[in-house]
Parts: sequence; structure tokens; C-alpha cells
Amino acid sequence: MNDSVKWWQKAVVYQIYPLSFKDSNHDGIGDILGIIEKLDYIKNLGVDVIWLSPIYQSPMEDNGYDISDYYQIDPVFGTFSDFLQLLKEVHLRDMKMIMDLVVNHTSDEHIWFKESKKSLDNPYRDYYIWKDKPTDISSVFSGSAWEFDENTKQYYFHLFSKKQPDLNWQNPKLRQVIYEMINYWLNLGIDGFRLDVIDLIGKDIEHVQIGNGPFLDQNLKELYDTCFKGRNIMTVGEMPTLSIQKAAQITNQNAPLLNMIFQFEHLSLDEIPKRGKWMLQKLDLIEFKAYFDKIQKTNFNHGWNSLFLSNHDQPRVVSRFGNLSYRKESAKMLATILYSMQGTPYVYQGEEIGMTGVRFQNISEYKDVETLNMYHEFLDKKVPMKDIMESIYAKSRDNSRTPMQWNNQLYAGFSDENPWLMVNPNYKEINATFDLEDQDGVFFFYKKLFEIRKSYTVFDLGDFNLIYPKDAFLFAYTRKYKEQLILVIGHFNNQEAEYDLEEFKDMDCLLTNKSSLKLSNKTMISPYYCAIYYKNH
Ligand code: ISL
Ligand code: CA
Repeated sequence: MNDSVKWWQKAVVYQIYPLSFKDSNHDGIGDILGIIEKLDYIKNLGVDVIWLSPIYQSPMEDNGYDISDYYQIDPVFGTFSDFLQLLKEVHLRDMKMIMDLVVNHTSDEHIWFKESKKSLDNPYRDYYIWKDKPTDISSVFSGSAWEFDENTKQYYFHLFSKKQPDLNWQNPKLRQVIYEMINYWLNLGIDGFRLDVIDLIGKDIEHVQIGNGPFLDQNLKELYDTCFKGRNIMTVGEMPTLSIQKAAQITNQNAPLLNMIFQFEHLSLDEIPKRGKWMLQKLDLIEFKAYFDKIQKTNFNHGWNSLFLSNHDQPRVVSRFGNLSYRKESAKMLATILYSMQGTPYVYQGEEIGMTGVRFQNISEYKDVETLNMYHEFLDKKVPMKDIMESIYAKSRDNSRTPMQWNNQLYAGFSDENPWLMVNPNYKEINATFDLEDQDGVFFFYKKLFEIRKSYTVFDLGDFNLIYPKDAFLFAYTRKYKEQLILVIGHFNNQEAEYDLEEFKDMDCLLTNKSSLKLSNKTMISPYYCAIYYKNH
């Protein structure tokens, strides 16, 4: 890594899930004009880049991750001119905007698929993956990944919902129309893409190599050469199946195919290995730390990290890894630990005010296709209702999709109509208005943290060394760059505990969620404490 840091390396990214961000036209669904209303709020946090989850035309089986026309804005979100207005308003505030790119699959209502299913010799047949006999690959959203089509008596492949048929990336014609579409959006002046499950475009179904398939590198290279090369944009690939090593290879600064990727191993550590996302186990902090140690070291000098614990698929992080009895402290602590590492920080809407997960009593309140499919599958398997609901409370994607809590008014100020997904009942206590009135709130802590991050090069370029790697409660590390040294501490503990931090005694506290501690051989650290210490050495 040389000393020049690129804009997307220094940027703070804020993810908007448009359905749940802000409704402007009283239909209970978030929209583009609603986003525009809140741009100053986002800017105030210290955000540089907005990532918009999909707003293209979609039947919303998977909330927009099922696109039926890549060239249209879904009317629920607004018009094309609203979109252009948004882009302009973002740029006026000196921010950038990246869009979601969903090209592993389309909606079954896309014209390509409607054509494809018409006959075996339709020109669009090979845009999708068809087979005479299904193999035993499962869909991520329960059941088989193959669906029978009565009309042509073949099965089509869908790794997600059956309303999300997978595109056939083996077909050069398909690849070409996808590249045209990507270039169309880039030419409109957007600043890049978050690429949905892009690890799947190299799959070889015959040999059951789905993630990290044999064609991944060549497809990414062609995509890069045809669309990204030479443009001043940012690309981040979502790659749930990729190992840390492989991820580092793809983002290698010498020949980067993508600027950075989302790697997910850390978010599976609270699942029983190989039993899927719903089978829970307690997070082992030692494993969690080891993950970050590994990815920080692997990407150091070569690749680049995305720093994230939350997104629209993950449960709310304070409920998951923090502690609701210490909501504000633990929200700040998690941010401090995460965003002091090397990489580009990602904030998911509501994370910056410490929003929490939900426990809806009735399954009918849940809307997520994955959650509902799982519910029926587990019921069929006679899993006790109590266990099903506990898994849903812990892991359902709807935890993070409840409407953004703007204030303590009806529907949390998200809308004045009944929202498409119920508001978290705790909006009367947890909302952006209250948090912003509180100098000690989560929002201002995030803001301060990002300001600090931007003032010291050590955050961009410093190395990474865990302190007490085998301690089950303290997440602590140092980072060094030239004469700059930082110590970062996060206490994952609901009790106080004593640590020997004598060697850091002459450091100054830059930021903390409590009061600055005197570091000594007997430093008493309170529950969910966090701090960043600094010195020039
Ligand atoms: O959400 C997950 C499990 O709960 C993940 O496995 C998720 O499906 C995976 O990370 C891929 O996610 C992306 O593609 C999906 C879409 O449903 C997600 O919202 C999106 O982030 C299909 O497009
Ligand atoms: Ca609306």
C-alpha cells in the first residue's frame, strides 16, 4: 500500500433500504422524494457515499432484488426524473451515489424470462438455465433450486425464490446485454455499484460449483474490462461464499477486479456450523477477533476491506452482538471496534441511532420471503413453534427492514399511513429526533468517530495487531503507521473487569463512550466500554 489513499477508501458509506427509509406520498412505502428530504441528515453524519438498495421496476417478491426491468424506476419509488433529481441533490451535497446491481438473476416477470419460457427454441431460452431433470441443489430461500415449467416440460434454476430465475452467465449474448445496461447507468453519472451475490456468476451447475465457480475470474475480468475500467467509480461485490484469501485476490490493488467486497465469515459465527442461518449459537468473541485479525492482515498491503456488521439481510447489530440493557454504550462500542480498522466503513440506515431488532407476535407481521419460506418449511418438519419464532427473532431479515424511526409520532415519522412493514414499537424511545437532541447520543458519537478517522492517516494505513487475542471479553488492538499509534478497546462484557494496560499508560484518549480511563496495570473496564487512545511515538 502506498501513501495515496483513494476516495472510496476514505469514504463513509451509508446504505439506504428505500422501502423503509422515508415515505413522501402517504402510501406507507419509502420513496425517492423521501430520501431527498433526508439527505441533509445523512450528510450531517459525515457520509460520503450513499448505497441505494434496488429501486428498479420489480414485483417486489424479494423487495426489489427481483428486477423486471433494469431501465425503469419502480413507480412505488417515484419517477425517472425523481431519480435524476436525487442524483443531482446527492452530488450537490458533495456526496456520491452507488446503485445495487442484481445480475445473478432477474424477476420471473422480466420480459427475458417471459420469452424464455415460451419455447425451447425461443431466442431468450438460453438467457436462463434450463434442464430436463433437477439435481439436488437447494434454494437459499428453502426447497429445491429447480422449478418445473409445465409449458416446456423443463426445469429452470433459481438459487433464491422461484420468482428469481438465475441468468445464464455462460451465454455471451446475455453477458453483452448486461454490460450494456451497466454502462447505461454509469453513463448517467452514478458513482458505482454494489454487486449483489456476484460470487455466483461463475457457477458450474453440472459440477455443483455454485459460489466461487470456475468461471468467476473470467466473468469478473470481462465485466471489469467492459464496464469499470478507466472510470472513476467505486465497486463493492457482495460475495457470501468467498474465502478471505479469494476475496483478497479479487481486490488486489495491482489488478483489482472490484475495489472491495463484502466477505461474510464473521456473520456466520453465531450460527451452528453447516446448519444454516437459523440454527443459533452464542458468539465466541475469540473467534470473532481471530476473523478480523485474519482479514485485516490478509488485505493489508494488497486488498481492501469493507467494514460492516449490518445490512438489510442481517439482524440489527445492537440486538445481535451488543446488549439491549446497554443499548447506547454497546452501539458505540461496536462502531468503535469496527470502524477503527482498515477499510471502508458501511453504516446501514438506523444503525447510527442504535435501532434494534423486533419480536412480532404474529407471523403475519413478517413480510420477508426468506422468513416466510423458512417458517413453512420448519412447520412441515414439526419444529416447535417456540423454536421457530426464536430463530426468526434472532435472524429474520425483517429485523433490519422495519421503517426508519425518525421521531416519536405516529408510525415513527416514517409515513402518516400504515407502513408496509410494522414499525418497531420502541420508536417512542429510539428515534433520530431524540438521538440528535442528545449530545451523548449514538448519532453524534458516529459523527465524531468518522471525523477522527479522517484526521489521522493511521486509520487508513496503519497495521493491525490484537492485544489479548485469547481474552473472551475484551476486543483490543493497536494500529501503527509511521509515528502514529492507536489503541482501540471494546469491552463485550456486562460486568466490569480488570486489565493490565500499563504499556499504553502515556497515550491520550481521542474518543470514548464513557470517561477517559487512566491506563495502568490495573485498569478497571466497565461494561461495554470503548475508547480510542492515541500517541505520537
Ligand atoms: O440473506 C441471506 C440469508 O439470510 C443471505 O444468504 C443473502 O441471501 C445473500 O447474502 C444474498 O443476498 C443478496 O441477494 C439476495 C437478496 O435477497 C438479498 O437481499 C441480497 O442482499 C437475492 O438477490
Ligand atoms: Ca411512498
